[in-house]
Amino acid sequence: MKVTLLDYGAGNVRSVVNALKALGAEVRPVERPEDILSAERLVFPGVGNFGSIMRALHERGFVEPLREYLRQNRPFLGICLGLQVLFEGSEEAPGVAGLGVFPGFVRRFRVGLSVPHIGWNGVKARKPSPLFNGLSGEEKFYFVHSYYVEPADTGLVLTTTDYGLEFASAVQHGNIIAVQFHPEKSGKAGLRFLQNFLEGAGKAVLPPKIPERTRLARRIIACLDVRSDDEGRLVVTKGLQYDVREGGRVRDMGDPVELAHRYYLEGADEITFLNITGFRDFPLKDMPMLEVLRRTSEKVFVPLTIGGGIRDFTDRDGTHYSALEVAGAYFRAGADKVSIGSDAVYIVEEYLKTGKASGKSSIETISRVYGRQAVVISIDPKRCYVTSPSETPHPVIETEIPGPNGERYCWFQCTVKGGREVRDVDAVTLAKVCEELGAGEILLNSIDRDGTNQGYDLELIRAVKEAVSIPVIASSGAGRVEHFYQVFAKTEAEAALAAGIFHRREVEIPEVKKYLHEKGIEVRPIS
Ligand code: 1PR
Repeated sequence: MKVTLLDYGAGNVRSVVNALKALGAEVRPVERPEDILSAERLVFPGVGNFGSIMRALHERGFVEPLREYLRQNRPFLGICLGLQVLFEGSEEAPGVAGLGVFPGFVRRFRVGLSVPHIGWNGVKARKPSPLFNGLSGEEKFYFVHSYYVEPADTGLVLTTTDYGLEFASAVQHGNIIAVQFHPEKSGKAGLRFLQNFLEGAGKAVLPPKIPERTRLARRIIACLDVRSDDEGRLVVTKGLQYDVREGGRVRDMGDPVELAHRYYLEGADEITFLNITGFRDFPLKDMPMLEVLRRTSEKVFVPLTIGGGIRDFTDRDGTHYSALEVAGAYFRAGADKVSIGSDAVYIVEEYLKTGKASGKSSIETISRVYGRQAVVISIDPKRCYVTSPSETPHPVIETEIPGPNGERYCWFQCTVKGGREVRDVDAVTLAKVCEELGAGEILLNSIDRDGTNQGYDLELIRAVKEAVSIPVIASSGAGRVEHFYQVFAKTEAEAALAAGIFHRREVEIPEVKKYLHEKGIEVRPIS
């Protein structure tokens, strides 16, 4: 099976290539405009934003051949922005014309829910199609977008999804199929959908079950803190309040690629790798993390995030690498999102000092090119207790967990360099400013709770969640299935991340999902 991939050079097409290859397809990129019209099947995974994608298509002379290919109704699969650009225009890029293959417009979500819409949501079939072969209708697919299409012709709509409103999550017109979700990142269900596209015309069916309403699942994320052990091998490690040594040696919890694969098979909704020494060792120098990502993305078909060392860097020879270049290398190796830790603190400090955005920070540059959904901010806060709110200019909460001297108030102090250095910035302000600068998600750790098995710091999570409208991933402290339930029942966090309990097999992901499901929390079924 031959597939031509329309890669206009902006981003991560690796996951799409890997998924297609895993299904036995031979994938060739479009190099010249002529390659489009000679394609047997064309896949267009859009990355970035509506304006940049249309500009890139024009610059490369792809617009006319693409329109012609679509006019001829030849096999086409558009993914995410590859769906949106088929329409006339988008609120994301006022004045920029889309391909206009279908009448309709792309709108931004204004639904009072977190935007981007990130995570696993269901789809409701609206007409029979061979694309539903082998699917039950109850599967969830991975979405990550702030805009949705509003087709003028409702006959195009293949599936809809609910997120504050019911939007078209896939369209089909003859051989032209385009989806808002990412089949390449949607586990087994997504691979099945892709396989149905590759197999082409078959019997048009409706899935046996069509949900009345789809629901976004709360995500369970497995986190792998990675660093070199004492022999120089890259291993997954795990700290207690960020101390990863035991008896003087780095704790070795296993091989990063193998563990990531295990968690994928067990039903993790995402995998996060944190290169925990990235703040001191420049990650692009000896690139072992890139290799870990490459190998993982060949067999793990859920979103991958990589953090550690995402910042500008000048090496000893004076060669300058921008954070955007570092992130680009990670995206090309298979990452879907990058997570920025220490650099986010320095950026916010600068912003608070000058009162304005520089436009050049890692957060701004990466989100401009790859979209805000690709930028996660990892916060490593510590509780800082005070006896009265007037003792500090930082936003203070009244806490149910008194301090060592009975203090009833605290604020959440940011740290850098893996918790080694505290800074005069609080987590709530940091999250707010980062959202303003273009971050798409917050990964909220807690040094107090990390590795303790005592449960998440619910007060911290509530304080940050109330301050932002982007999704928040709760992290640090999970020790029992009940802790996952608590974090979802008592806070609005969209996802819960855990490390130690999964590595030590104290609790496994299927147990967590089963428990949450029984308690009425929406989760992605393990397929
Ligand atoms: O500052 O941009 O280079 O990023 C460094 C990244 O590495 C940050 O995301 C920071 O959180 C992480 N990091 C640095 N040092 C450590 C350490 O442990 N010594 N790990 C570290 C952070 C926290 C979570 C952990 C959860 C859940 N680890 O990743 O997985 O706390 O653990 P649990 O479920 O076992 O409680 P930069």
